[in-house]
Amino acid sequence: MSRLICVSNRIPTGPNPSGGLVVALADVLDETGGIWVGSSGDTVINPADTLREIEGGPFRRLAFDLTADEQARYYGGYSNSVLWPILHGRADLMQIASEDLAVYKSVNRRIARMLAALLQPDDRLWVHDFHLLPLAYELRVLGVTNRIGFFLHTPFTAPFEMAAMPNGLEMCHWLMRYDLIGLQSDRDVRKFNASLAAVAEAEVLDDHMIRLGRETVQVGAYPISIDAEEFANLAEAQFHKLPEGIVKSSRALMIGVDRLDYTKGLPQRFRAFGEFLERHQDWHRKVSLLQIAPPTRDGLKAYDTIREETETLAGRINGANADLGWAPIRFIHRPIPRETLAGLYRAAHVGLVTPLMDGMNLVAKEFVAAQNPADPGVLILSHFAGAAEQMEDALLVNPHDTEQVATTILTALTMAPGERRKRYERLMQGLLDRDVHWWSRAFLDDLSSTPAAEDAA
Ligand code: ADQ
Repeated sequence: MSRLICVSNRIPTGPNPSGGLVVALADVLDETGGIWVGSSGDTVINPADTLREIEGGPFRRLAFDLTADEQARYYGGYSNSVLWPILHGRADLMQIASEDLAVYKSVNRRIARMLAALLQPDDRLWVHDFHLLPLAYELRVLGVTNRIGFFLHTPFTAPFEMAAMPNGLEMCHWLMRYDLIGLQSDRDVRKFNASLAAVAEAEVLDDHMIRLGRETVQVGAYPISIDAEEFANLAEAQFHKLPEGIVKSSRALMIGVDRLDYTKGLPQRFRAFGEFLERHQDWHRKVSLLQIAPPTRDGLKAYDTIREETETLAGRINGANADLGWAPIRFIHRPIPRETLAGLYRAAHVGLVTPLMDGMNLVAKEFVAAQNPADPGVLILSHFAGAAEQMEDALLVNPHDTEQVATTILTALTMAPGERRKRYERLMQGLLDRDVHWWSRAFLDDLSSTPAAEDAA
């Protein structure tokens, strides 16, 4: 089997790297003698023009470093202050700066040079996420004809939004140099086709093939997932290790787990919970919301704002409702170990996953996988998470509609055990049928069967 070369912004670190993507790709990397390439996370004054081996680990890893300026402009600037907001429908939060775009392109060009030097003719490349959109374009310029696939972990932009980008047309041309583009959901595939047709006048040959000039690219929905069986076992084992106060509490526990990001809908969620408490005084002291949300992308203005907004709201709701023995919201601002998280999901009666826009949302899948099959909790899920396309047995909500979410919280808290089990069983079966191993196999099989590039630019 040909080698798999996986490229992502950050390389999985530590001797035992974990996380969904690593679990999905470790075996195929190991079996094919493949390599994972990504940034080390270190900033240096003069980055080398060659990749550096990271010793140990279950597969070969090669890292590159960035300068502090590149980190600020390629990562903080164009990636997180233009692409991330626009891909999530928040053109209003874009911070356009031509120098950031120039550095984004130059970092991708350098990664392409380093990669080209190590490629063998039949290697397959799998590029991950919005930090690396131009990578295939830059590789083709260097004459690389290998099969190159790309997976976007975020949603795709709608045509109208793409027009607000500083370089929407250029982005279309970058994407056309891949052989296969994987998106999270069918609605993203529809948006992809419509955006490329509107902005670049690309021709949609069928739902899964698009042509622009001499280039054609295959596109499909490959909903990412988790290893549901492994996560279920982990949750069962970890539940018993939780503090007694959580396991034996007679109070209903609702849980939210998110990076502290404006796409995750935390203010809307808190407002809905506040409204629920206002309407249902009989639930006071009988329910609490545990919200775990570690800050990410510190130093970017939009992230400072969302932190302030959520803290103020949580404080206000607690101030209005708490008494000596009860605070309705517990807000934890740090990452929680994966094992503890698994146990907490199982202890929770309701999972609140209400992003305003999300590529997939793995928390929704983890919450379901962690449940006790005999007495499962209920998932409340936003229509705007990619996961909603597969998880129709969750209680689907519009996160903007405070009243609807408040009403749904009551429905979840009072749902009969038979109904909870029925919904859980269907959701869990879906997760077992299409887990993260299915995801990586489906993408790589399709990549291998795309026609090989005949000539490079
Ligand atoms: P994220 O935006 O990070 O990922 P999500 O898929 O929900 O969103 O979470 C990724 C992982 O982070 C989950 O495994 C979760 O357990 C973990 N996590 C979240 N909060 C945590 C916390 N407080 N402590 C510890 N762990 C925490 C992006 C896209 C998503 C897409 C994924 C995968 O934005 O839409 O589902 O990539 O493609």
